[in-house]
Amino acid sequence: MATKQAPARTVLGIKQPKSSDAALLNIPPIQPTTLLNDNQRRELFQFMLRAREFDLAMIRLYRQGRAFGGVYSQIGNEATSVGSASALGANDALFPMHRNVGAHFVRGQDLQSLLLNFLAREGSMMRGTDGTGHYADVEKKIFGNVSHLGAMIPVAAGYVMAAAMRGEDTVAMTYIGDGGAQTGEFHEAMNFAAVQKLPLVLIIENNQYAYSTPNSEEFACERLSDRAVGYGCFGETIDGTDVERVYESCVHAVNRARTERIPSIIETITMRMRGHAEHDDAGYVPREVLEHWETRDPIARYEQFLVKRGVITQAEIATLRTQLAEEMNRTIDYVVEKPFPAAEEGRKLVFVE
Ligand SMILES: Cc1ncc(C[n+]2csc(CCOP(=O)(O)OP(=O)(O)O)c2C)c(N)n1
Ligand SMILES: [Mg+2]
Repeated sequence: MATKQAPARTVLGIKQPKSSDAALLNIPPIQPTTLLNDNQRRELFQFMLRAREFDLAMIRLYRQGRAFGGVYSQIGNEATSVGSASALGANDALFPMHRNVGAHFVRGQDLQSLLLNFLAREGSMMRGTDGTGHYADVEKKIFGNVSHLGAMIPVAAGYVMAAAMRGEDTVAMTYIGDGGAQTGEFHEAMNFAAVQKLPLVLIIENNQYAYSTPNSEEFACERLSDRAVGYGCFGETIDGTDVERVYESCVHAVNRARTERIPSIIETITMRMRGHAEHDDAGYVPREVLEHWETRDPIARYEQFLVKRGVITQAEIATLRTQLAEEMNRTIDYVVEKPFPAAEEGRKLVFVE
């Protein structure tokens, strides 16, 4: 495959690196928000750690031949998925995509249920017919991803439209990638949401690539959030590796949706730190680009910020990591002993019985 060198672009005042200009980069400081207290900060950090640990475990299981199908990690995206979902209220609805396992945790999904589902075991939420997060948990208001890119945005819009007609106070938050943002349904749904004044928040996770296609071959505008002007809704582009910045933007977006009925498009600038899924070694991403983004690891950045601020100590973080690893291993040991479903189970979720 011929690889085309993407032209350098400037996003958020940061020149996105080409192989030759990594030295030009700077790492913006975390933008602390006044909307969080230190307990909440610790919680956000723990959710990010949990998401990372989950992804690393899934990668190990895939390599051991114990996870099947595509293993899509959200490594690099933790600040976006945790910061955004944390802005939702209990009655709001989450429509996550394939790099949002952190958002599932924030919404109260437990590790065992997720692992049972991700490892396609009998008795899991999708009864073993899924290997990722395509489940719906109506009680927790998590409506897992529609795989057809773009197609979940009208579903989320329809959900809040129906809720509003029933007189419920519900905001929906959903996600799309930089690639998925180029689908027709993205445009139709956001136009519809703005016209109908639907309480919808759309997060565009701009992680630079859609599979092997770089931003430069996906769209010609400077910022994807600029499209909001065309629909008549709110749009902004933010640092997607700064969990506080993401949280603050999303709190405002959720309030704007709830009280003013203005939908928002929040574009978060991140990097997909692995291949599209684990079968893909991302050989088409220049190594220098990945090396640069490693220095902006959302968890490492937040860890430094929290320690410097005295919110948490390195010793506490080490304990947290050990506890998390133990919980992960214990849960995996339990889940991998569970059987796979009988083949007939697959048919049951397709046809009405
Ligand atoms: C309509 C549609 N076209 C193609 C695909 C296959 N596909 C799944 S994920 C993906 C890349 C998505 O890239 P992006 O939207 O940037 O999200 P990312 O994976 O980078 O988070 C593609 C092409 C699909 N699921 N749906
Ligand atoms: Mg992408």
